[in-house]
Amino acid sequence: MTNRRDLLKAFSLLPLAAAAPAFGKQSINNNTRFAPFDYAHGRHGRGELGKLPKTIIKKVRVITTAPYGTGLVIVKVETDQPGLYGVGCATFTQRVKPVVSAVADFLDGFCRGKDANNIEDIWQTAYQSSFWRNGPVLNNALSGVDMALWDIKGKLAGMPVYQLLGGKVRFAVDTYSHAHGPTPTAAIDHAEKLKEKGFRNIRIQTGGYGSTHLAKNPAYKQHGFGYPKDSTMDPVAYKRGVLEMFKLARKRFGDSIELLHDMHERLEPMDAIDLIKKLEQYRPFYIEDPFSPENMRWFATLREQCAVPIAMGELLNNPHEWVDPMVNRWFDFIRIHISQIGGITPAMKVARLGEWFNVRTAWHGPGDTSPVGHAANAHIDLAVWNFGIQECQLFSERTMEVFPGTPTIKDGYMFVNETPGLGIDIDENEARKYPVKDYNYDWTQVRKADGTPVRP
Ligand code: GCO
Ligand code: MG
Repeated sequence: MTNRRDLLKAFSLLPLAAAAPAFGKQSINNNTRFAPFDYAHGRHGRGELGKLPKTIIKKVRVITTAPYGTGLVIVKVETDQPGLYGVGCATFTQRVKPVVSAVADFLDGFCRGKDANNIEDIWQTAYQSSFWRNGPVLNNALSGVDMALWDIKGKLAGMPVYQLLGGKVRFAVDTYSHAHGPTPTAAIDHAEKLKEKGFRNIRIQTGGYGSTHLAKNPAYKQHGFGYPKDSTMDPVAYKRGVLEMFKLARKRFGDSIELLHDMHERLEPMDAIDLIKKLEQYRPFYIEDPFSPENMRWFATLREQCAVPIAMGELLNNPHEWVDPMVNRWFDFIRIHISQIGGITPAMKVARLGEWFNVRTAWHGPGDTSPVGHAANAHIDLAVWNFGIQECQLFSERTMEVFPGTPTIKDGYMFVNETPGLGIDIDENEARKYPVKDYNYDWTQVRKADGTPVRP
């Protein structure tokens, strides 16, 4: 049993609020309710001297919210220690309800009664417990628990998670932001605005992925094939637009910014190689996802053709899928979506593997990663040597109210809230105001002119 008097005493000793540096509104301290364990004196009176007492998981809850329209899934792991809980990102926007079920109907029961201190053990046993594994639904659910356990461990230690991962190797996280527009000029005008905000690295896109707005009057629609919301890919128009956009960007900015582009896998392999070779002269920082994961061996062909850095991996599920790309040096940047592979625990393993092959991290950071997921990205970014770059989002005031402690961006650098754990929380009253309305997968429905589905 927790000794209430000891706990109150520990609370009054807490220097946390004073220690948190201010980054605008985000300096709010959301972690003052739990006193870190005092190893030297066995504080809390629950364990042997200097030995961490068990921290029993009482409940694993799942919360959904959509403050900016996208359905976010957050896991909250509650423990037997008053006020001690952790939060994690389990967001899989295309399949919100199955993830909710995986947490509520399986992981909650699986975790109850287990010791929250043993992150690796919980990860390994949950991972293999279904026998069949590695799907995005189960991995995202597991990530929710995994990140929450790292959050709890940080709170127990009284340290931000990046400290537990080895401490800082950089003062902040260099990021890139997204510029886009229907025409190459509109995209570059947008990039100019981002440059004025302080971004040094900018991803440029003409329209949506694959520039589907450029496909005019596709034959399959004229013949009544497909469905009203389907969009169409015209590979020739897309390639022409991207080349023009890069040419314009270098003319406008010279070498003053780094340029990135996401091909989103939609070209046939040789078309992709042709485009990347032509982009080489514009010195891209990287080109992302030239081929789908079904086309892995094409990377070897691409590597023989040009020296454009390649980023890949947001669609990969299993940490083991990284072995071949690393050993063969197929990509330069690891684009893992951290919740998609199961959380901080597996992401750290892939990051460390990358160090051995000089392959750098560029964690996926789209709008369908929750602010909790962005915080997890940033804690790893601060601590691993082979950090490359971080994709970021500019979250609104409303989103920051739902997620107090969201990482902040200043001059293109991302800063974490410097409180124990991940430094971020979810305000459940605020979250409730923005229920998740629907699934978001219409945009994945893309076809060729004859109606053949195109894989992202
Ligand atoms: C990126 C992306 C995303 C994904 C999206 C899928 O930011 O690099 O490719 O925009 O398409 O997260 O839901
Ligand atoms: Mg991408």
